[in-house]
Amino acid sequence: MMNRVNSNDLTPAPRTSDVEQLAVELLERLKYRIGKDPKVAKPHDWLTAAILVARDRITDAWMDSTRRTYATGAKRVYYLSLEFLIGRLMRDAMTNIGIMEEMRQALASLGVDIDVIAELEPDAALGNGGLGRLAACFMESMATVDVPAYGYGIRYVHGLFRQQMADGWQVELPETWLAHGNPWEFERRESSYEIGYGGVVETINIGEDKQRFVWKPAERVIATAYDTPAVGWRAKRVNTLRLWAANPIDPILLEAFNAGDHIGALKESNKAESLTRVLYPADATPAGQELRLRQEFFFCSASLQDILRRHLQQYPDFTSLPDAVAIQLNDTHPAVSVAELVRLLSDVHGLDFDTAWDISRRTFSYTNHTLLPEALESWPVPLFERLLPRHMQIVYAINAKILLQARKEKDFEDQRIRSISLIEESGERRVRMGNLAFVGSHSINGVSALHTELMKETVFADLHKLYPDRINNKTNGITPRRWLMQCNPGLFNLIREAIGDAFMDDAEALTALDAFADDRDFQERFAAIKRENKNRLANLVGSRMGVRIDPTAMFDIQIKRIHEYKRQLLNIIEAVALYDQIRSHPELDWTPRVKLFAGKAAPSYHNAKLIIKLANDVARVINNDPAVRGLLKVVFVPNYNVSLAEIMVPAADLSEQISTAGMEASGTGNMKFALNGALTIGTLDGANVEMRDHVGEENIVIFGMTAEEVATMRAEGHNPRAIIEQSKELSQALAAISSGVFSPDDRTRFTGLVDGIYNHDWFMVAADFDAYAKAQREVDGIWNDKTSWYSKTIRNTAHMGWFSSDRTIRQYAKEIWRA
Ligand code: GPQ
Repeated sequence: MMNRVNSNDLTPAPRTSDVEQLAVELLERLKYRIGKDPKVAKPHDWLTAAILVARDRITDAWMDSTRRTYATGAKRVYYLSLEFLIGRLMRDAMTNIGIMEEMRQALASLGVDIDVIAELEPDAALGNGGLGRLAACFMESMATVDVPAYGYGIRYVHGLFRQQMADGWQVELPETWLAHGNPWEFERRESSYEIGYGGVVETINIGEDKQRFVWKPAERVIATAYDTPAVGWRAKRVNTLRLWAANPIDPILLEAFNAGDHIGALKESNKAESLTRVLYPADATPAGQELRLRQEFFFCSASLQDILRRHLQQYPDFTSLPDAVAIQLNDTHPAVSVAELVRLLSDVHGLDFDTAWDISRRTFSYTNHTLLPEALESWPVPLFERLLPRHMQIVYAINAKILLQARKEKDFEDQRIRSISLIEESGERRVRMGNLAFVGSHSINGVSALHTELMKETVFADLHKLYPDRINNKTNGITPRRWLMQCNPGLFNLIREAIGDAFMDDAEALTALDAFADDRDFQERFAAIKRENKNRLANLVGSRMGVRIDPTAMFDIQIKRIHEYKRQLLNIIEAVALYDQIRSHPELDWTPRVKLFAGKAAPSYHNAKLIIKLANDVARVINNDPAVRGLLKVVFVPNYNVSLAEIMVPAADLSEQISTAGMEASGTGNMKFALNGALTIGTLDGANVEMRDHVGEENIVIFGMTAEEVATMRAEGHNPRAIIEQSKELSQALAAISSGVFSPDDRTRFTGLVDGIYNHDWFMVAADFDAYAKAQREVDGIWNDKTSWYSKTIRNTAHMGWFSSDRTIRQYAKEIWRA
């Protein structure tokens, strides 16, 4: 039996003096920084005042952290990422500096409800999905485990688009997170750098066969820094997220303006500002446009100039760079950094090429986040050369070095040489950014054990043969502060009561919960909290969408970007098959379920958009069919973002992690759900494999083909038509979808989607269907034995501690950064 402790004994009541002091500070910020009298202040003004109070308190710890880094000479880590999917910051920052309760009371004393103003904070969506969210979790964990770190990225004016539904179709609307200003950031006008594009390279002979290269760019823009504090747990350390904005060199061309050309006078300005205007909304598929390469080079060049400037403040030269600095490349998006650092060190700072190359390689490390061949970035040589002529020369020089070395190895015949080359030679010649990042780094890591092994066998097989010590694994993690403490206070407090506070500083201490997994009393309280979280989600779905869902039904949730490999389609087809079954066998004891979906599709990804439409079409039919008697509901919740995830994750009973094995590098949503007490139904893909190892195979429902089986079946070719014909349920569901049962207004709308399954079934939807349906009935069985259900879900929470991003960051720090 657990000890029932009054929660007030654990959470000391805020000291009145703190609350009063905060109220004083709130009024002061409101008056002097916002210029408002409390009588006329709008909710937004209170939000800004609250953030400013928190920010000012953070600033002390921030400066202290910076001073400490200088004083100790600690190694600095730079995390270069084109995406940071931050979400809201207020609750996170206030929790981590430990003023959340006091602030709630201080605001209440002024007649303001903190939960109301918290809703007004925009959700900073400077990223697409898992890769960007990982970067945000890492920022928090690097501060938590006391690694001196800077995140570098782009301050997009428009983050990821807002998703609206129009008759079930996704419509993209611009996102404007900066509309009310951003009280978190500090503009740093003094930290500005020139970024060049185009132009020519001049060669100057400096005697003895030696040459210097001077790049004379044709275009130049200014990168200006904006800093946001990244607060670690208990504010032990505060690091910096530095985002770059583009500005013109001359804000206005006065000559043109005076001559009457008012639009032309602003041409430069518009062109510069368009650089950092929008985030590319494609997830794991390279955009390929010139603007994207310009964005990549822009933030890499600015960041590297900043890093080198900071280094020279503390050290006499750059020989110490690899010991003082570690630069992590978040996927290939910042890979042009490899050429830019070599250029800065050699052309600008006068080192010879080989030294520059050696320093550079010992400084960089690279994380790969996908094996999808179509996702590997490459740039047409003519474009690269036109935009970055000096970098093109450097890429060729690096390539010559690598290929000459490879030639000397045994077994490196033409085919292998072609595969490791930085230049793709078949068809249009292209610069391969994955290979550039690989050869330019001393460490290349995958993001789950399976993914890392597959990297060695597939995309990087030949480079791995040449450099067998470079590839290593760092399984992803999530920050337990945002993804348990803040998003699920009910569960958090229950855990504290049961096992004490140790897990707050060491998530692996959650294993102590195992002792409560079969405790009836604890199970009931665990269930009651889940129920509250489900009520909250049901209210949101009711008010936002006008759909009534029953919080006693199983909440079966799949939320993530819409991708064929993530197989939302498999889930929807199973819903259709279940719908058929419920109608055919009304006498059977069906388990009430609500299947919830949310996620955005890349605007240019036709099939992904069609899958959203299908989910909505299927939902409309099923939800309105009286024969279903409410036993099955399907809901597509619009505009998925971090804030919505914070409501949906704690409300899930069942977590859908059903990607085609071998295709999801890791997944991180899988970890968030399990931590919050959901059961996982999933394939042996990405980090699911390690989750199974941690929770035990009896506490997770695994189904379907393994990565190896998928690879074999693809190599040998399979006959999806035969598979479909053998499965009555599948063929009926596909026939219904294909013939327009769910799209009477356009009966052939989904024919193409279904034909893809019949004709090639690349994502193994047909091949895995029966196993998936069977696994779902197994889930029903567990659900109907509530003690078994809670025993398993509690054990999931208990064993997710290892998946804390603190553990991941400690491994990066020890094994890659040596920080
Ligand atoms: N991921 Cl390459 C993205 O979110 N965007 C990308 O462009 C690429 C990968 C994801 C990947 O699909 C997930 O499996 C990972 O968990 C996540 O990155 C973080 O590593």
